[in-house]
Amino acid sequence: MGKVKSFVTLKTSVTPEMQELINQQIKLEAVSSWAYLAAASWCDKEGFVGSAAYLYKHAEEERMHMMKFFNYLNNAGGHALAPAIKEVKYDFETLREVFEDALAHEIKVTHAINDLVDACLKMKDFATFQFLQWFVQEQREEEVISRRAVELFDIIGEEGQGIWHIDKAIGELAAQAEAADSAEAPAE
Ligand code: OFO
Repeated sequence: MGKVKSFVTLKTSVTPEMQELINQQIKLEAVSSWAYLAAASWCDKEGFVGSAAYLYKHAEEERMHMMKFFNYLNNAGGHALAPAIKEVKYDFETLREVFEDALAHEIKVTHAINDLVDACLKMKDFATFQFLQWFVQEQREEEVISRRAVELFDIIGEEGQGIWHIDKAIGELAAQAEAADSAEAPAE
């Protein structure tokens, strides 16, 4: 049984180097999910219900991203590794800080996806290149929504009831993100 398994495992279409890179991306998506979950919980405790709803939903979405990489790697004969997550921030000074951190994180993830695409081309791994196209588009959309959330702080202003309106508007961004997601064709 063990031998049959090793033989099947040998028939992988991803190289060990690509497997390592995909496992790094799996970890980054898992960190994203945990970071959004931690931020959602902080918002919940502070009474920012719109922001908490947006961030809880986003945490689920990041887990879905992680699972796309997981399934892709295992279906290609590789070995996806469940990552250990330590790098999560649980406390914030302000609501604005939550969303500035989220935008900075999304930009970091976009760079990581771009590096992965670049590695695919260098290794002539066209199957992984094609698989990644969904993520290229997804990152573009995630950056737009994250940037919009940060912009709301300047547009509405944080004084008086401003923060209440900002929280409400961020809650509405969740519906916008959902509409964008359901307009996309699923990629596996
Ligand atoms: Fe996985 O897209 Fe955000 O981080």
